Amino acid sequence: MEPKVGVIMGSSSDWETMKHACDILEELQVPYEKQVVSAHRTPDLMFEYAEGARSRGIQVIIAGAGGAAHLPGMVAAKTTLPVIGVPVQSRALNGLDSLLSIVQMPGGVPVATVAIGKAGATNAGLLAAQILGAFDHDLATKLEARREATKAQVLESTGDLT
Ligand code: RP5
Repeated sequence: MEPKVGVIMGSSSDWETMKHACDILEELQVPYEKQVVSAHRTPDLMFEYAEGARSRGIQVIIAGAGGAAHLPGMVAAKTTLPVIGVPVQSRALNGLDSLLSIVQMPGGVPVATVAIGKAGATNAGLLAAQILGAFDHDLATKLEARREATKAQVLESTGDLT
């Protein structure tokens, strides 16, 4: 199946975080692609990716980066597809630099920014699925089932309090 979600990241070192977004897309059987695209090291590829994504059938982009995390914002500047930004936890500043670099977009060019690290990447996968699920009944049903399973796990976890 043609990919509907594009998962990009600034470096292969971001994969440990970004794989959590891909795990969710796999679980929900959402077709996706993944690629390293660096805002600073491969700027021309970044623009090419952002400009060509819609015509290739991509409907949502998840972009993760750390430190001076300009990838999500610059991709958002070159497409009107929804862009979800994942702040990767950086070594020097624990991801606060990544978060602020991604979240503080100027009015007019939105990036849906999630939390730093694994939780953010997981939510990015879910948010992408929820965006697609707004127009896809089967996917919405899978998302509802997942919420129910999560709820059941929490309720059962009271039994772990020994
Ligand atoms: C960013 O710089 C990447 O997104 C990554 O989080 C960070 C460090 O990259 P590497 O030096 O590990 O390649 O562009």
